[in-house]
Formats: sequence, C-alpha cells, structure tokens
Amino acid sequence: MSDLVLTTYDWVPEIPRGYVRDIRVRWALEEAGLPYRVASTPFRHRDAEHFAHQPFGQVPWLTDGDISIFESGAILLHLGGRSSALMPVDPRGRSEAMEWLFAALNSVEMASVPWSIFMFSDDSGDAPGRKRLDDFLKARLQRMEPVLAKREWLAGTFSVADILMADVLRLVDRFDGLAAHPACRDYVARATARPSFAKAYADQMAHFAAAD
Ligand SMILES: N[C@@H](CCC(=O)N[C@@H](CS)C(=O)NCC(=O)O)C(=O)O
Repeated sequence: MSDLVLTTYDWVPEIPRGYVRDIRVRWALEEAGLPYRVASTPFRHRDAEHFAHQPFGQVPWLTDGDISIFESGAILLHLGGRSSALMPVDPRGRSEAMEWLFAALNSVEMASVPWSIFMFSDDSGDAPGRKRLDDFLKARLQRMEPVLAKREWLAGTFSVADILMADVLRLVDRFDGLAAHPACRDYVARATARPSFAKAYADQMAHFAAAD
C-alpha cells in the first residue's frame, strides 16, 4: 500500500481555521483508518511546485504514491475507492453516495460559498446582490430539509457524501444560516459528533496554531 500524504497550508489567518478544506480529507482518512501524514505548503508564497499539484494555488491536495490529486471531492472519491467505510459497496449505495457528493459541491456549496463570502465580509443586509444570494441558498436548504429529516445519512450508511454535505452545511451554520432548517442543523450536529471529525478538527487547529 502506498503512502498517503495530505498537503495543506503551513499557516492561515484565524478566521478560516477549523474550516480549511483539508479537514474533509483528514476526516475521511480518520473514518477509514488509513495511515497518512500531513505536509505543509507556504500560504504566503505559492511556488511552481504548489501550482503543479493544485492549479489554482489552493489546498488541499493528496498524494497516493505517485498519484497527485486536487479538489476535495475528487480526493474523497479516490479514498472512497480504498475503503468501504467511506463508500457503500453495493451499486445502488455507490450511486447514491456519488450523486449526493456532487450535490453537496455543485448544488449546495455553489450557493453557500458566495453567501458566506458576504457573511465573512460583514456586508450590510441590503448590499447589492445579498438578497439574491440569500434566496439562492434558502432554495437549496428548503430542498435539503425534507431529505435530511427522513434519513440519518445520505446514502444509507455514512459515506464521503456526508463528509462533504456536512462540511458545506457546517459553514452555513457558523453564521446561523440553518436556524430555520432544523433537520439540516441536526444533521450537521450528528455528523460532527463523530470521533473522526473531532480528531480532524483538533488536528487542523493544532497544525495552524503550531505556525503562529
Ligand atoms: N474546490 C476546491 C476549493 C479549495 C479551496 O477553496 N481551498 C481554500 C482553503 S479552504 C484555499 O486554498 N484558499 C486560498 C485561495 O483560494 O487562495 C476544493 O474543494 O478542494
């Protein structure tokens, strides 16, 4: 079995700590019990080596032997291929996990990230475009609410789809954006109560604090 190396920044400012997307990969690796190590790349000086692994100069990326993968969703699908703790083995369960993984990224995060940029920047409620983003996110949460009210995990058993959906919704919850969506909020609480999330979160916080 090849070495798994997760690369994240050496340091980030306080605000994104606990939410940097390497947490998704840490969480998956912990769930699967796969051995890995964490490497750092400079936050302030992104060099050619960084762009060779992650063309946008972002994190995370994962190397698995001589394979290097960027995009948290692609990394989690790759890890899903290595552990049934992350991806159901039956065809129906697998396709459910895959559709919900893409839904987390391409339907919900697509609405939550622009919304959270507004929230992070402390813009007033009547800033141009703000209502549209509120409505866009609300439309997605309204559809997630009955789904999550009916099931514990998106693909039957816990999977990579839950790591991504819970992490996407966790950022919305940070700004109290799930107040009107109790099933979404309970789902985030359920997912983040897992010991592997607690370990991933603590490890990320310790990693960035060590560089202060
Ligand atoms: N779609 C990418 C997004 C990666 C991403 O946004 N990474 C953030 C950290 S959470 C980053 O590197 N931000 C710094 C930047 O964009 O310059 C993924 O899911 O891996």
